[in-house]
Amino acid sequence: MSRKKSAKGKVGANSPSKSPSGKSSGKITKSYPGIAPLNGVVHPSRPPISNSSEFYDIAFKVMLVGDSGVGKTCLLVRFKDGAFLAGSFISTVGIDFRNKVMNIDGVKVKLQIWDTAGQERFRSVTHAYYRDAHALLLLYDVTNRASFNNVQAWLSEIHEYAQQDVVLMLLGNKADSTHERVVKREDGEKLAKEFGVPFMETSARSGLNVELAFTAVARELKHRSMKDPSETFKLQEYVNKEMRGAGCC
Ligand SMILES: Nc1nc2c(ncn2[C@@H]2O[C@H](COP(=O)(O)OP(=O)(O)OP(=O)(O)O)[C@@H](O)[C@H]2O)c(=O)[nH]1
Ligand SMILES: [Mg+2]
Repeated sequence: MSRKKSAKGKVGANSPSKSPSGKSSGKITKSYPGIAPLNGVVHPSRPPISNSSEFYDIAFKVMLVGDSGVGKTCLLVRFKDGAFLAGSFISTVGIDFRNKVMNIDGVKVKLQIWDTAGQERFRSVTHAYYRDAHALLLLYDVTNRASFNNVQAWLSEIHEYAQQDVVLMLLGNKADSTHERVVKREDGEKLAKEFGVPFMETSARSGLNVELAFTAVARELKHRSMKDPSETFKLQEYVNKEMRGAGCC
């Protein structure tokens, strides 16, 4: 059942460049080599999801969205490399992607994770990616009230551009920043409930719930694709159970 493809993150002439670490990355650099102008609007090219040197059974595209500075890139780096990008904040330019294959109950689920730029000037680039996304992780920063207030606008955007059945989860990031916190966990929970979206707090710094967020999404996507009617999967219930199991919250 497993497949192996030889091409490694290549997108023809619009190939994303490799990250400095040499790992598979879809970084679109400042000169926008992966962005092709179309009808006057810049549209990034998308690598086919099958381009990977890793074995997998099923593959999905996951997008990270949210205001600039909420920690999207750090969350992805924490998940992929288990490290925290401390130091000066380098805002993402355009869009970037990383692949990770997870083992979900014996099934190899490949996630192609797109890290979008939160800055307004890249919004048209991000819009072009929504329709291909199977799942969206919408982040806000618990130390930044404006990023929380903007969640509703992000949800409207998602509603407009993403597929109707996209898997969506709201993440309140930087939960480690106890002293700087201005958004209570209950506020995040309330908002998520209002919009019927699964929710949890995360920390790219400490690693809190980072693996869980991606695992929950991968499980939901795997469940949907397997279409086994005897099996039911409720994302929020799974998250709550796993968080309790880890002695969290
Ligand atoms: N304390 C703390 N700081 C974090 C966390 N995640 C990210 N940061 C910091 O927040 C800043 C922004 O993080 P990024 O991951 O670059 O933010 P981003 O959402 O990718 O921003 P854009 O690329 O501009 O959209 C950096 O200085 C990080 O070190 C976290 O969980 N806890
Ligand atoms: Mg970024």
